[in-house]
Amino acid sequence: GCPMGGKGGGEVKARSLLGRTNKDWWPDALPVDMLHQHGVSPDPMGEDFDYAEAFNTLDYAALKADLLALMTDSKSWWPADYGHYGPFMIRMAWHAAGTYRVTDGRGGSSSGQQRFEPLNSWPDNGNLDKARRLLWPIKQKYGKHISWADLFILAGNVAIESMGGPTFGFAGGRKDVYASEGDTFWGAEELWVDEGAQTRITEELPELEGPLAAIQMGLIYVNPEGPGGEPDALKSARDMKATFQRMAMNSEETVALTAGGHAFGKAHGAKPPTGFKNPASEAIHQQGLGWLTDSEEIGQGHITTSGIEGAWSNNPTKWTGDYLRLLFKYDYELTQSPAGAKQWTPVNPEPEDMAPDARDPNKRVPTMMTTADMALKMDPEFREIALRFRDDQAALDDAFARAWFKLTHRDMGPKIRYLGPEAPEETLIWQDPVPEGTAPSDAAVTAFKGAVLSSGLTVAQLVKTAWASASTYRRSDHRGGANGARIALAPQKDWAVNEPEQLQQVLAKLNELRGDISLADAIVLAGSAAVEKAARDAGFDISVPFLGGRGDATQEWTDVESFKWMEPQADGFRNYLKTRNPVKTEELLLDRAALLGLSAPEMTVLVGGLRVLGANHADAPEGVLTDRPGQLTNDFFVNLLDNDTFWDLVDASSDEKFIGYDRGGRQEKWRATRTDLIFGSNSQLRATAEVYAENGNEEKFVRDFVRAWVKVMNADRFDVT
Ligand code: HEB
Repeated sequence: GCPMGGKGGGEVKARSLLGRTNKDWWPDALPVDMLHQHGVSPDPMGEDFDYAEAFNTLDYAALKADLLALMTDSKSWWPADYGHYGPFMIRMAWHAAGTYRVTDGRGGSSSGQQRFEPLNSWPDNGNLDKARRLLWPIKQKYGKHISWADLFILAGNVAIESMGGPTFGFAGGRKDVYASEGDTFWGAEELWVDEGAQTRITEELPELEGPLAAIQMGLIYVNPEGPGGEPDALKSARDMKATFQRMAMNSEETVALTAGGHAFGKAHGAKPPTGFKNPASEAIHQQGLGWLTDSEEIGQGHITTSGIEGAWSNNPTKWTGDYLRLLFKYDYELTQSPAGAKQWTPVNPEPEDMAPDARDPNKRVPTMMTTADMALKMDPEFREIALRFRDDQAALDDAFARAWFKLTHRDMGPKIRYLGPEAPEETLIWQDPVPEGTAPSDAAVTAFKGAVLSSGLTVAQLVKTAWASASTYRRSDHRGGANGARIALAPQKDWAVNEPEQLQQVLAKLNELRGDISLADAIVLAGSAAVEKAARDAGFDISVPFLGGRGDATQEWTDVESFKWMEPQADGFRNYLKTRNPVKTEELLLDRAALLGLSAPEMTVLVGGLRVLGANHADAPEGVLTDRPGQLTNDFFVNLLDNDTFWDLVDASSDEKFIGYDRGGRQEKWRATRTDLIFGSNSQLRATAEVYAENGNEEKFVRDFVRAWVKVMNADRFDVT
């Protein structure tokens, strides 16, 4: 399936890169971002702030003790169900992490986005505003030593531990950002789930759209009442599998997480939801809180969040196997909550299998299951796993603890980024482990560069290979990059974008020449040698800084399943487009540049340079706007902006490819794609391209190219930067 498009055979519906954004949802919001133009940062901590250093001087034990005390310190403005905030905190942490998707690595807990629109106001995050406020005194007390993003997850861990549940560890290192991240596509629908947003999986269209990992707009994963509110457990299982898979969770992990999570707490649907406004839409004096309920009602536990009412287990503040025990012990009948939601109630429960009332421990009330919970019982695959866990508590403990750790740490990238005393020692395959490397000596570097340049491999081949290796990096979840040389392993070595046959030849040659240098270093070094040669041939003597020390990963420690999602469906830097997309091809370039952490000038200079170096996929002619390919010149920009050229479609059947003609006649001069022409068409990119086409900036072009190139080559060097 195609992660950007992928409407399973259906018609490709055009959409914009970002779909519906905050500006569409809340047109009247204060445009604070206008203060952050021209490179001004919204981060009040300033550039010099080193979060890792601050975290490392945190009194971790004291913080955990304070969190533990918070769990049972019930506040009258939002009393704890059963006198324990643990379940509430787990839901908050799960929803913070659960937005992660393996498709583009975006979402997830690592920058504390639950504080900002749209996530703070998503219907599925109902009432979690209160959970975050409960944490504020602790955040305030520990200040810069703990980020919100870390605190959300740590609170979830402490909550689990406080109720006797198993955890696998906690790592800090999630640095807060101070504004909503504007680069995430959350969907194009104009309605939220509670307003009847369309479901994203149907019989005709079995695949989730694009990078999305939720079934309806405003949900973290699936609709608890079943697809589109239809109480069909089997269809709910289908949706659960699709969405959890997008988070790199298999069925066993999905069952463990759901059965483990719903061991705790309750759902809230005491009365029909009337007049709710989300936090971002509320009146100014509500101070960022939404979904408001009368305080007397709150005191009595008359709260509506999801609309479903009741606890799953008879022991909702203890880690037990009761969730699965009850799920299989009883028949469940379809009922309605007081709020009108569809849910499932056990038939004739024994008194000891009833749940305590959230406010009155002496009162017993029926337990319930959502349609999504019923999926664990009704779907044959889920059922088998669930029964195994019911009969083997130790297996559930282990699976839950590991899946929870993965859920909450998945987007932190390699283990080397983990901080704190509870970071687990064990290496896990989803961390994409790379053995430590050794930087080659200066003499070895010089010798290898010489050998590569006289090996018969071309500048284009070397540049392409280095680019293919390094440009898999995405800063969304810190995966990919040149370290590890996974370009030589499945699945990357077989990706169409990498021209597998040619790649094999280049890698074989590099292996032959590299001696003790790791393959990962050799690939980067060979690319850099090629860039230096291309600059020299254009008359610029420049050396490309090289940071050695990369290691080589093994196939055994490469999670092929989860790397599959990282295959580029387009790479504008190599003028590559696998299939026509619902998003315009130039938007895909922008998306990739964003994942690489590039600025517009960096993206511009790289595209212009890579074109003349011959990095195009399959040596396509498009965008090679030069008469001297292989030399690092600014010809791409000079020729693109030449007033004597006019551009036209190659033919009317597609607006992907173009011919550049002499103004005077129909004499063909150049070929180009949308990805090339956007640098003349878009005013902002044109302004940037002009800089690189100007007389006197030829050397600036070369220097800027080298700087951006090195940035991409080193993007994943957490071991040194
Ligand atoms: Fe859950 C809650 C659904 C998964 C954990 N959840 C809940 C609710 C619902 C749900 C509807 C209720 C809300 C209110 O308040 O109202 N989930 C769901 C679904 C899914 C899930 C559909 C998919 C299948 N969870 C989950 C997970 C976890 C969880 C995975 C973890 C791990 N939850 C949870 C908790 C809770 C909930 C803890 C409780 C909260 C309180 O208590 O507050």
